[in-house]
Amino acid sequence: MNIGIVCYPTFGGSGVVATELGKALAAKGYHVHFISYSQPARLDFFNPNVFFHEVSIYKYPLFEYVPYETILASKIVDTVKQYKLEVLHVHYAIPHASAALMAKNILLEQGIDIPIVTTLHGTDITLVGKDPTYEPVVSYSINHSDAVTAVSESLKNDTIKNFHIQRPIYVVPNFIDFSRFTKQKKEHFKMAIAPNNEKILVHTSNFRKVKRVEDVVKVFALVADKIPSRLLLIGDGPERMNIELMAREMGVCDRVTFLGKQEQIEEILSVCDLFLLTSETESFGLAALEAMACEVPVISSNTGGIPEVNVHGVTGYLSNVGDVEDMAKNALKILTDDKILHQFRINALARANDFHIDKILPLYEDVYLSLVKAPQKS
Ligand code: GMT
Repeated sequence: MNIGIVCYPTFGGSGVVATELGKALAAKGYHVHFISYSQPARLDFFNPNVFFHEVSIYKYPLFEYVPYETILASKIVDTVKQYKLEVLHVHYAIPHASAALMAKNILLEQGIDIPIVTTLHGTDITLVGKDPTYEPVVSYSINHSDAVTAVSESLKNDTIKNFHIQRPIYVVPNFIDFSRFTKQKKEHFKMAIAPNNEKILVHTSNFRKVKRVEDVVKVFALVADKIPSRLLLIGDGPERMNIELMAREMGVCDRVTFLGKQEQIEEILSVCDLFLLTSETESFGLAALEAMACEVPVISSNTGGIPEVNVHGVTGYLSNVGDVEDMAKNALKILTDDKILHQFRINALARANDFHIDKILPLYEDVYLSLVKAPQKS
């Protein structure tokens, strides 16, 4: 089967899910065609079943704004026809689903009916989508897709609550590829980061306001007050500078390391003791799942889809958004007793296994197969 995947080429979130999904489908023999404005971050290898089609954005001097959605729709039409795509999987309602629907209508006039699968990831629904400016297009895109999936029950419920939805939404959770995300022996990393056997706390994100990284630093300061510890902050984004200033003001910056964007995040997670995810909203929390796969328990807020991943008292603990005292108290429960930490590590790995790619990939395949008339492996 020839599958088109439309996604953002970014390091985190939906871009990673789309890329890892495409890689796994390609490994099973499907021909996977990525359509994006630049090469997705994790698509840096050769596989004869993987193709990349760049949406080239040329800024015509007449237009103040580049009409990206129009360019994307044209690219989709061309790619579907040229490579005989049989299904198009778009990640994000806007602009990907709306552009795909425009392409679908153009292709219909040419006698080609390409099914569109739209996956909702969160920001399109919980933040962007709630802006009334976008509501009609988001509702239309969901209602006219041939199948819609959401990455958590929570996101599905939010979508139904906030939009005028007239079609079923299937929950297909995010997944883990254990061939990559697994605890590795990286003792030299540990020695470099925590030479005196300090506990290592970690947070990864794109440092947007919604992540509340300031709470990560506050939790860390409370923990560091009680036990020798270090904080690793991975990723980059708009709040990074404020967070650095805050760490200085709180007198913990000597124990906080900003690592920026990292490709081999699993190597760093392998030496960590606790993952912090303090978000205001989070439709799933893939970053927490990746940590759990590397045997790192999670202290998180109890918002959105996080409770569907992190199990309170088993794989970590959940607290109300902003309750940094409770988060620090829970962190210390795990970090001050090695037996407890060990048990939480085992539990985190076991829970992550529920999201094994081998369990989740068939759910997407079923969605495709239900839409494609005479599926052929090619
Ligand atoms: O979290 C982000 O800022 C990135 C964002 C995105 O849209 O790519 O991530 C969203 O999708 C991920 C993959 O499905 C989820 O794991 C994240 O929870 C979700 N982010 C939010 O809901 C804030």
